[in-house]
Amino acid sequence: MRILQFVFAAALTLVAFVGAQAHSYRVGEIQIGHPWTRATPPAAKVAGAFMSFTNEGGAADRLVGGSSPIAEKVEIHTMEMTGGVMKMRPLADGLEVAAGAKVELAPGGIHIMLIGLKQPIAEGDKVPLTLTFEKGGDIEVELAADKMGAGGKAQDHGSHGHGESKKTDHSTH
Ligand SMILES: [Cu+2]
Repeated sequence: MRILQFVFAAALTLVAFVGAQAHSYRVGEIQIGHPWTRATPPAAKVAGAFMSFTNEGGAADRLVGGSSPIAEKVEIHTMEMTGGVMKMRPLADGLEVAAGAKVELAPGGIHIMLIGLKQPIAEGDKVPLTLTFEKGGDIEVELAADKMGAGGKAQDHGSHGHGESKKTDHSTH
């Protein structure tokens, strides 16, 4: 019985591993790791998209834009402190990924923004997103939708104007 349990656990681990491995993409010299987003409230007009870019080539490339069938437009945003307040700002020249560098897009930091959502995102959805790199060209990825507020930090997306401010209460045990 113990051996069976072990085999079962090992098989599950393998499935999880293979699943995680499969969720990456490559465009030109850029490796795109685990693109994800979050479920949105019904009336939400924006959603953030997060992933990592690893440049395995010898020259810089640049994410210059994107599009998604569920959004009117897609922008690349950075977060900046302005007068003590964290605000997002579109990166007009796109996002450079230097040779050999890894850039992480995450809640509270650089992110891709889906603007003018045509439908809410539900947990478990696979949201198509096409990314355009200056050298590598276009690649379509699938954003895996995590639960609402997943991976959020205090400053995360609260200023995006969709009125939802879900705060995690760490004091309840
Ligand atoms: Cu944003």
